[in-house]
Amino acid sequence: MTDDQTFLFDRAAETMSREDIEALQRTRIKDTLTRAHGKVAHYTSAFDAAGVQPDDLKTLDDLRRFPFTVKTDLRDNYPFGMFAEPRESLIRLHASSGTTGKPTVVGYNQADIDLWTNLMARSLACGGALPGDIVHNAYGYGLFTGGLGAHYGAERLGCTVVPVSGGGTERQVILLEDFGARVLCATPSYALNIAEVAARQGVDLRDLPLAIGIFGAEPWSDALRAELEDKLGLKAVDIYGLSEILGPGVAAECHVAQAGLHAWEDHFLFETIDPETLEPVPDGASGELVITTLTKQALPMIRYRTRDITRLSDEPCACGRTHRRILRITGRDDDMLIIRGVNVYPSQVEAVLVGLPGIAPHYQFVVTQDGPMTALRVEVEADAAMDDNARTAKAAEVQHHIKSIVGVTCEVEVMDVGAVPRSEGKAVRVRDLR
Ligand code: DLL
Repeated sequence: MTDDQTFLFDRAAETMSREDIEALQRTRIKDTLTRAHGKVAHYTSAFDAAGVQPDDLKTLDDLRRFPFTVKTDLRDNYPFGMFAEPRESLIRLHASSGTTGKPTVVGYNQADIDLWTNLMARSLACGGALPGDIVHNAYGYGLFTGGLGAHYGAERLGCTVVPVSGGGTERQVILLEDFGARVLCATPSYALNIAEVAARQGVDLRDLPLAIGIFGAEPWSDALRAELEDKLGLKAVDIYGLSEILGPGVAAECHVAQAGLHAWEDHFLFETIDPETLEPVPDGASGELVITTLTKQALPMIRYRTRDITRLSDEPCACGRTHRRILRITGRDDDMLIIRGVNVYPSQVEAVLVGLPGIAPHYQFVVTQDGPMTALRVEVEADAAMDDNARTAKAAEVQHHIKSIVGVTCEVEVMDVGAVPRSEGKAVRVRDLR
């Protein structure tokens, strides 16, 4: 591996030996447990109820004795009750809306923003961004962490940021053309929307300097990766994160291998558990990702249950980074549907739909209750005008593919071109009518 293949923003940290990573984690986890227990009433009582104290942690495995933290803990302590630093010392709040009730509020002091900025710079470099690049940042700015997270990271890396945010897609195409960005940051569904609008405007994005797409914030499949690489003429890499832990930049895929996201183990401790039994699952097996922050100050998180389903891999990576990888997030535990006994995530169906002839890569799940049964209708979109006979035949074909690959029986409706709503941020994949 040479420097022209990959630029390591933080070479020493990104290539630490396993022993050094674990030694660092042991020291840092102790500080975090002490800070959380001493400064946040929720943790004081949760640790006491579980009969554990920060001093009980002698090895990393001892972390399993500590209680999990879940999203409702944040909601129950709304808005500032989980903070370990006085509100006056914080310089930023973000919040995620969620579908019901109060938003989840997260806070950062200056040290936290510096950490986030550095980890985003590291993540962008890992994905193939280079100092001097123009970065077109189409993640939403505002309470969502995507826009500002990518913005600060790209500036720290030494890039020229175009803070365009989501929406106004025609103008995005003009700016991509006129400014010549090398890097596009967006959700994968919004990147697809940009490609479609560009084609309508007669702009072939493949002719532009675009070379790297840093796509995340929602589940997506390798099939969609191939489609985006083809339509935008770039290399598409995955980026992961969540507000409760940091924002984007918790883990990032390298452009060298494009084979899962390096999880930044010097700042977070990653576990995977069986969401039913809450027991650990071994590396390589699918489970719910649980994350503990090691260096966050204002909002330390102990064993936070992300609800995201993935696998961890400790296989060495061609890029030279030593941090274990999170393999593609297949979906959120709470997005999983059980249709006639079969577990199904939207991204599994996406992988079937993308690339099918006659079908555009836009889709939505409609979930209904049919007596005791949950029923699924998959709305897909024709890629050109289709008569009724062709539509019926295409629907039967798609239904057959979904049944044979995902194993689930569903109704399929082939809609008109443009009928499935387009995304400007996180795509809404499921309409639950139950
Ligand atoms: O989505 C942070 C982010 C912004 C990540 C920009 C990447 C790029 P939240 O709004 O709190 O934060 O949503 C976090 O989004 O628990 C996952 O369910 C999902 N998610 C994030 N990245 C990915 C990804 C941001 N690469 C929730 N693949 C997480 C699949 C993802 N799901």
